[in-house]
Amino acid sequence: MKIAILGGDGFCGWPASLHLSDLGHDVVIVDNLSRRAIDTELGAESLTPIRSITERIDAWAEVSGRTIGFHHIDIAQDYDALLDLLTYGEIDAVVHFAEQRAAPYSMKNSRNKRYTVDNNINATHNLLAAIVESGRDIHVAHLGTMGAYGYGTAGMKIPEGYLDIEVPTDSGERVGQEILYPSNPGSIYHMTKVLDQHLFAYYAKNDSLRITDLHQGIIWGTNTEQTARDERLINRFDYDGDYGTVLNRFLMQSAVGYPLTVHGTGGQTRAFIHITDMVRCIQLALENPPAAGDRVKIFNQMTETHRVRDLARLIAEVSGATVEMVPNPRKESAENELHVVNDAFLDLGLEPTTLSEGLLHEVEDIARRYADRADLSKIPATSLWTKEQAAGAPLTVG
Ligand code: NAD
Ligand code: USQ
Repeated sequence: MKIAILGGDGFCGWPASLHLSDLGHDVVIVDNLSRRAIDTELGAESLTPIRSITERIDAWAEVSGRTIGFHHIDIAQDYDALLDLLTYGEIDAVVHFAEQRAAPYSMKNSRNKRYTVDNNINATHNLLAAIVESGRDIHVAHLGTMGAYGYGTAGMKIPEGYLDIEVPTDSGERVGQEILYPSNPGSIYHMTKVLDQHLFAYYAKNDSLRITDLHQGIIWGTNTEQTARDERLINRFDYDGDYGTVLNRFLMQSAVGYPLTVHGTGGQTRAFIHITDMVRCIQLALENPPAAGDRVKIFNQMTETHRVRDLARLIAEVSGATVEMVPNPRKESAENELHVVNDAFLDLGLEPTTLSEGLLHEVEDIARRYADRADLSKIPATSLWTKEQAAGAPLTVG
């Protein structure tokens, strides 16, 4: 297959590109390098020393003998370049990772809210409109989020995207309907993924586009079999208060001797998936596309759930780290239960890589190796979910 990886320079996109290339697919990366620009804006770098996109691609060619193409395109802004690629590039499938993905970054101020909405919604809509205009039959696999469902307690296992309901008709009968599971996003970022869902439903219905939406949980880990082959292929490792996600942050904090920053009571339960399973899920999704005319295929791309304070406790136990309960900068329930259906990937043969002491140590070891690159002042989460912050108040927690 010829596969375009939109956002292929990012944390998920880079290892997914290498995995698919390694399987023999013809991979082309499309990225505007905005994530690297945001690093500069925030003064926060990946803990691991990631190479430039051209160095990465050259190193992969040297190590594997395989070529990966690169197009520097802003897919939210440069529609014509995207259309050109899709029309003449002989692309069979697109994996769409190219969005601003940090909830705290999206909540920092109105500029970031507007950027996140403009970037993510235009990126997704440009892609869908361009596929229709290209006249080609291109399967889209998009990275959505478990956060589209929200983090209340559902009282049921969250299904894979759709919910069967019964509604009373005007004549008093009850009829069955299938609806998208009610959304309840917890940040502007998560809201853009909810809006994406409706764009997908429309284009699948109106234009018979073949679309898979992967409702992904929090990724943890850093390297995959391919990125570990050469230091020049190393994946990014975000640990700062905006882009660092909880489990990788805790492992990095433990490695550098910083108390684990549990927000509030740590009662939030979230869905997780290891990075090596993420790349395998992308492969499985591409190998099992929906047919033209089908509804959007939605998979819950997660393998386990954990409560934040339990993760902190576990890491403290295995590594001797200390835990600090800090005021929660976010607006989220103090406690939630989370039970999720993930049968679609299991049925396709996914064998989950779940949390184990060995894997926790592996990530911590990587963090320890690059500990001298860490800027501890970037660890606290300073983006607040308040109106005052949006109105320009200084960014302080507590
Ligand atoms: P990332 O920020 O590391 O990578 C995103 C990439 O997309 C970056 O390289 C960025 O430069 C590029 N990009 C952004 N806007 C673009 C545009 N307009 N044009 C071209 N390129 C653009 O993020 P990630 O962690 O790799 O996440 C990838 C996707 O997976 C996101 O859509 C995210 O919502 C989703 N996801 C991530 C996680 C996670 O834990 N990291 C969990 C669930 C879902
Ligand atoms: N948290 C802490 N301490 C920290 C960091 C986070 O207690 O130091 C808590 C947060 O308050 C939250 C939970 O951990 O309750 C998860 O936060 P996170 O930053 O790890 O994850 P989130 O903001 O939800 O976003 C990440 C990715 C996003 C993806 C999402 C999947 O950045 O792109 O969509 O995970 S999910 O969470 O399943 O919606």
